Amino acid sequence: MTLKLSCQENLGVGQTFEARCKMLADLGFEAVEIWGRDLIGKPDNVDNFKKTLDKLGMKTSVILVGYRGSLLAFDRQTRDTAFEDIKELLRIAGKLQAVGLIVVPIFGQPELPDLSPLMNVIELQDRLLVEYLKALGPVAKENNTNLILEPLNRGETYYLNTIDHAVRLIQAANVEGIVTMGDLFHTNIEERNIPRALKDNHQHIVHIHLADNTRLEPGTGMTNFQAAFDVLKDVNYSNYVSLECGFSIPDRKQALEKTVKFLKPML
Ligand code: LER
Ligand code: MN
Repeated sequence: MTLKLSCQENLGVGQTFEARCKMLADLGFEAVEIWGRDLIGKPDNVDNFKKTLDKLGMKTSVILVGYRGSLLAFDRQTRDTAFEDIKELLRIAGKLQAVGLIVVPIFGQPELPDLSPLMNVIELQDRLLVEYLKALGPVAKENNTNLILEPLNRGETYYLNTIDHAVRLIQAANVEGIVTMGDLFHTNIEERNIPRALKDNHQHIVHIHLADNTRLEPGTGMTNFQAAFDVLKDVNYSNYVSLECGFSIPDRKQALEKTVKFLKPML
C-alpha cells in the first residue's frame, strides 16, 4: 500500500488556484489542502474549487482552520463565533469530500482563569472543549467528514501539544466525527517518540503534516520520515500525508520537485 501525497494549495506556483493545483498535480500530488479563509462565506469559491479539482482529477485532503474566534476564548461570544464558523466549515468540508477540517482549539496563552485548587486551567479548557466537541462531532458525521484536532508545539499553543492529549479529548467527547492528526514538525518538538505516538493513537489519526525539523521541506533536516511512514503503513493508514513547510531555496518548483523525489520512494 502506498501513502497518498497532498500539499497545501498555496505552496504551488501560479497566479490562480487552478494553475497552482495543476502544477502540483503534474508533480504527482493527489490532493490539496485548502485554507478555510478562502472558503467560509465564499460559496462561489467552494463551487469553483471543486470543479477545478474534479477537472484535474485531484481531491481536497483537508480544510485548514479559517474560522473566526477560538473555542477556548475568554468570552462566550468569541467562542460561539468559532463554534458557528466551524459548523459552516464542516458543511463545506462535506461538499468538498475532504477528510476533515483542521481545528486548533486555542493559539497562544490560555485565556481562561486557573481555578486551582478546584480545577487548573488545562482541566477547565479540557472540560469546556469536550462540550463543544460533543456538539460538533454529529455535525461532522452528518456531513461525512471529521473535525481534526491538531496538536501544535508549545511556541504556538500552551494548551494542546501532544497526540496523546488529543486522544484523551476524543475519548472524553465519545462521539463520532472527532479525530486527530500528526504534524511531523510539531511532533519533533513535543513527542518523546514519534513512531510510538503514531502507533498507539493510529485509530484516531486521519491526517499527517510534513515538514522537516526546522519546518523546511522534508529532506533538508534530521526528521526520520521513513520511521513515521513505516508505522503508518503497518497500521494500514489510508489517508494523506501532506506538505506544510517553508522552502530552503527560492526556486519553489525546483524545491517541490526535489521534495517529491525525496518522499516518493518512502511512500
Ligand atoms: C500551525 O503551526 C499548523 O501546523 C497548522 O497546520 C494549523 O494552523
Ligand atoms: Mn500543521
